[in-house]
Amino acid sequence: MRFSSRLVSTTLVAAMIALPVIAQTLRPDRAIRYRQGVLTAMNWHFGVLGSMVKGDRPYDKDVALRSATFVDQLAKMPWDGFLPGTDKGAPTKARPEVFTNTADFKSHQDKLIAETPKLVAAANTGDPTALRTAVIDVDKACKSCHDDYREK
Ligand code: ASC
Repeated sequence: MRFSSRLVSTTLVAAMIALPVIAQTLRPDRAIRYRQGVLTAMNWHFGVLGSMVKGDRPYDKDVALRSATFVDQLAKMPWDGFLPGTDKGAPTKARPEVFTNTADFKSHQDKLIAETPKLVAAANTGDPTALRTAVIDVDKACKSCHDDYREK
């Protein structure tokens, strides 16, 4: 079988470019900072909803819907960063059980992901009381996982 030298060199160059990207992605410190970044963004937008529900800022349907949509999308994302071997590598409050009780940790993720669409639905109604109920339910999902899997 013959390969053109152009094809071989193109493939090699592509591999040389791609491999460092893959290696960086799998570095534990990057995985830790990735998941913390997503959780921080989620905290920001959940905080927008929380402050509206508490009356610390005026209720605004569009602002609520925007932050609820972000929370719903972000809720799917942190879990990619809880890779095996990322219990250390950068400062982290993830408890060791995250990496041993993986089925239970996953069930907490699934619970959150099941709750956050209700935030979007509630924000869409334009009813602050509906939003309040959904915020309380999502807050419970956050808290129950933190209680078991986040260092104090
Ligand atoms: C947040 C946030 C949490 C939850 C917490 C649940 O905004 O960062 O961890 O809500 O209140 O107990």
